[in-house]
Amino acid sequence: MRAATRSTCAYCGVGCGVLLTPDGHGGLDVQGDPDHPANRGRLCSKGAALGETVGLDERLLAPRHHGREIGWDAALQTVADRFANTIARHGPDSVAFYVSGQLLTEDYYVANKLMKGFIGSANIDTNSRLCMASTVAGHRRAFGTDTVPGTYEDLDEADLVVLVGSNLAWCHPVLYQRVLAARAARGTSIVVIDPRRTASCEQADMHLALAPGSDVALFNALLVALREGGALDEGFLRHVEGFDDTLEAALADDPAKTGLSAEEIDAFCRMWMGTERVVTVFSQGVNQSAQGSDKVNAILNCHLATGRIGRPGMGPFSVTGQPNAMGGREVGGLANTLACHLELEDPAHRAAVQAFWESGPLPQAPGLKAVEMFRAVGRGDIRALWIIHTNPAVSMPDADAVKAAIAGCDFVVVSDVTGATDTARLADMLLPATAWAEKDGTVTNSDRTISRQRAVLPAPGAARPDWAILAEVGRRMGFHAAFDYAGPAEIFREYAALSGIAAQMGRDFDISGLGALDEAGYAALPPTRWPVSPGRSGGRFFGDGRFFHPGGKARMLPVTARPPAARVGRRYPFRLNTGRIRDQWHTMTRTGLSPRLSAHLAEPFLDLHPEDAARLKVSAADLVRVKSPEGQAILRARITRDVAPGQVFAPMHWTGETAPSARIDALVAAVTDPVSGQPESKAAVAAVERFDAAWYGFAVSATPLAPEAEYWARARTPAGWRAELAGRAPVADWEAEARRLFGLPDAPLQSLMDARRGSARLAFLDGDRLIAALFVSRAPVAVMRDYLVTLPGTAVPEALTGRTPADRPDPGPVLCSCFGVGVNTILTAVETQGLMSVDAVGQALQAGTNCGSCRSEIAGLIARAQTKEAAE
Ligand SMILES: Nc1nc2c(c(=O)[nH]1)N[C@H]1C(S)=C(S)[C@@H](COP(=O)(O)OP(=O)(O)OC[C@H]3O[C@@H](n4cnc5c(=O)[nH]c(N)nc54)[C@H](O)[C@@H]3O)O[C@H]1N2
Ligand SMILES: Nc1nc2c(c(=O)[nH]1)N[C@H]1C(S)=C(S)[C@@H](COP(=O)(O)OP(=O)(O)OC[C@H]3O[C@@H](n4cnc5c(=O)[nH]c(N)nc54)[C@H](O)[C@@H]3O)O[C@H]1N2
Ligand code: SF4
Ligand SMILES: [Mo]
Repeated sequence: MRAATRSTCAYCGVGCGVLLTPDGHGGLDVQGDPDHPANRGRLCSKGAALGETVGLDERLLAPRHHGREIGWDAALQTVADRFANTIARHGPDSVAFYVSGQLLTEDYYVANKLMKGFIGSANIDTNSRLCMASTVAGHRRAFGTDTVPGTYEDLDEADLVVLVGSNLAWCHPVLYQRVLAARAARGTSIVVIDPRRTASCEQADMHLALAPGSDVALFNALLVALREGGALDEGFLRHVEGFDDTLEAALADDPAKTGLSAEEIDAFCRMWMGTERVVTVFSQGVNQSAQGSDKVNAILNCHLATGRIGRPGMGPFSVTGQPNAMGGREVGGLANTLACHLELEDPAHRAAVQAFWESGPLPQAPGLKAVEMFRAVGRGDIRALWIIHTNPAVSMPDADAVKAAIAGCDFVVVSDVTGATDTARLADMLLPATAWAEKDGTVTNSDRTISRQRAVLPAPGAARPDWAILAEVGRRMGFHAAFDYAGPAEIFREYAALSGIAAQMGRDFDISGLGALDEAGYAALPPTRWPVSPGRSGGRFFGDGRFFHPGGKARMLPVTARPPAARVGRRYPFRLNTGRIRDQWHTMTRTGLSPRLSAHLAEPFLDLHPEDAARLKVSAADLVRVKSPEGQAILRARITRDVAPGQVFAPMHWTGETAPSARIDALVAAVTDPVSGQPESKAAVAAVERFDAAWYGFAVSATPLAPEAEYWARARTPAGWRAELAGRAPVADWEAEARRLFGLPDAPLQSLMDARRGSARLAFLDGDRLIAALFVSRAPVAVMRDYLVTLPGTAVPEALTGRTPADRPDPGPVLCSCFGVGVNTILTAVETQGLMSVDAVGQALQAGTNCGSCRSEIAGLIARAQTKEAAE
């Protein structure tokens, strides 16, 4: 075997190092890199399954114009001409780029340079608007720059970790493992602040299920308590402005807005106050709010007031979502920022960048932020749009309107690795990009560590790197010299040089120390935390009390809690929260390719409290219709006390490709934070009712399925595919329907039909091997799914019964993706072998011993089994 190549995981902002070894047949072995400072060899379930996502089945391999394959020359010339003509006729602001925090820094830099420097518009925004914009705004207001003060080591060295609106156990699993290691080593306490009970709560000391959106009131209460408890750091406060006004606003705010009891708030405040080494980790429960920036500042206020910032084991810590969310902030990928943390609205900064780029004048005002951008597309004000590495037809709020806007735009270019996305299907010009394991560049993770991503697989078909596509369009638009790059190393050097200029202008982002890297140096670049300059390398910011506002002080900001923008009422009585599940990444174009990852939660769902379910007459496994003023969805009900009465939760991942009735952003209003422009993705309003289907179906198949029902959801399995189906219109001929669904017009069939009971079981065979099977009934289909999915391709006469043979216990839904261990297997072992700990389960079944992503869920199962025992 070839020696492994070091690279970085394709997914979250933890930025884990991976060791990649191609097998020579298109496959890839993926291991955690023991030498990477972010993960020291660990990987979560998604990282560990990266090898399952590099196949070419769904890849886009050539440019396509209106669905027809064309050559690169024609494709690039058309893009350049259409953009140039639109600009000539309607001005630079009639075009836009919508890009992504998953682009590599070099891609991002080129996109930003082309739009802001050479097209002369600031209409470039990124999906980071939906993700990090509130943090960027909050940091800039408090610190004068968008700087993450601390490092991952702070999580190892903290005595208290507060997770605010962060489901770290599922969304940053390797960081969560670090926190658990600190807990084991030094007894670090964990507090979770989230309206919903999540996997991150399983090992927490305290869970504060605050009212949705009320974080500001809680942190205002904390500030007041810090003052009353004498926990302020008067020395540090000399470096901070705005304390008095901020305290006054905090005193005037009402802790009752949180819906928490006085005891709960008091216990939290005492814990925070009494622990010097406290890290407050925050994420989308904070950012994705119409008050997201204020939430960020409410948290920063408490750290500034106590001087708990920029010293070991303490500080506010915004964890980034996407692998290069941080790099995108550094290159100025947002419509209101400039490269290297320079300010778009500062004439001196603009002049410096213009001189460096040798471009025309830079736009003086911010461009359109994502939500406004798609509105302008819808109005026809933006006539040419280039979407790169993101899927806005699914992930933007008011997604149906966004879909319609894209569909109606004069000229839409989409760069993606697959044509099978909701957005790609709307493109006029579809451009094939090289994917993660095929491209070279850098990414910056949550703690400012820049890591190399390295190509280990050849570019398939005609696919090209995103930076190369952008640079070629730049050249064809007439900007030859500015975009004449030989490769990513050259782009990186230019960027590093610009950062040196930014640093001279007093900015924090400085990687000028890397400006002289030659090709070999770039190739070998180890993980490096910025700043990297002759005077400074890595480390923390702000512990010395020096900030980046004029005058050098930090600013505390008076904030007052406001409820979410959409009001619950008689028509829409539920608060709709949305977020992520453990084993899927966003719109599933990559994790959805992995059967292992698809086994954890194979269907879109709505979490509903038992009291609400009873009132709505919804039983477990029923389908529900969820409506909001913007749109509707059909989802599977999961009845659980994890959500509070009156609140429901749905995942964001399902799409037109995987479950068209479950695109949850169709229900989310496009309301934004007035400061950051970030949408309120977690506080829509909704009505819920039972979806009374006439029939329900479950299908397994060795070949791809083409469902057409009112409700359907499909997922990969090791043996092929599975699907859930339901409809209100009766189906007259199940055989014909099944043949269409599976694309099997002539295969031999075994069937059991019971028209009176409305049930049907159909199995298609190839000799004695099962190809596909469909189970239909009037009630939600009760079959052993986790067994049935293993059958396609095998000889199994009992498939039709839908029951496992007596000697084969049903493993239940997979909890441990790495070793394929099901819930029932774990529960049985816990009960029969008396296993009391996650480690004991690991010893008995291997579950939880590899990536550790499922450990908190296993802990939950053990706790439940113990409560059950105690009650018996
Ligand atoms: N498995 C997986 N991991 C991922 C991703 C993925 O798609 N899948 N995506 C990555 C990306 S891009 C991102 S941005 C991160 C996101 O990581 P997280 O922010 O941790 O994930 P979310 O599930 O979006 O939301 C976090 C929590 O916010 C809570 N919340 C909702 N409203 C409020 C509120 O008003 N106050 C508080 N305090 N909490 C609230 C929700 O209940 C939810 O549990 O994950 C990254 N990691
Ligand atoms: N309701 C709700 N909505 C949300 C959120 C939420 O919590 N709730 N979270 C928001 C957040 S934080 C985020 S970050 C967004 C994420 O939302 P998106 O960015 O829309 O989701 P992804 O699925 O990551 O889209 C990435 C696209 O890039 C393609 N791709 C993969 N590799 C490459 C490549 O190398 N080059 C190119 N050109 N394309 C590639 C993929 O196939 C995919 O189509 O969703 C946001 N939307
Ligand atoms: S925590 Fe998981 S998804 Fe995130 S970078 Fe590490 S391995 Fe990848
Ligand atoms: Mo994100």
